[in-house]
Amino acid sequence: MPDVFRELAARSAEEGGFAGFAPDTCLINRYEPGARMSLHQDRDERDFSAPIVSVSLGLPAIFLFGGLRRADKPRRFRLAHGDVVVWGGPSRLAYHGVAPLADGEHPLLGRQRVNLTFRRAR
Ligand code: MD6
Ligand code: FE
Repeated sequence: MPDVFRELAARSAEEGGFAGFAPDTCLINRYEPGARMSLHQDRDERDFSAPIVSVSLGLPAIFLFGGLRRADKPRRFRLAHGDVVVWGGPSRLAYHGVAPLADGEHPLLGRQRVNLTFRRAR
């Protein structure tokens, strides 16, 4: 992973209260208008003591952030180009997802959203 990514993720985690985050994985997801991600937990990682750091680029999205049970009503956050979300600790296994992406045109990325999630997976 490029150092600039690793450092962005580590600095973001530290600001969120998780000093010492050393990601070993970056998942990159690309969303076109209409694409969504249903509520899920990120639990493929071995060590849940490390947070998840998510960087959003391109078209804005509504991020759904719920609780530890799927049935918990999620809160909705608008994520714009450059926004970073950090979740961990008691929220590490919170259900979360992305509402269907509204159509639009981003000046740099066009008709898409790109999301990077940094993790300690191994
Ligand atoms: C987001 N992404 O795109 C949230 N989870 O804002 C995720 O929750 C996610 O991008 C698991 C794997 C890839 C992801
Ligand atoms: Fe996820």
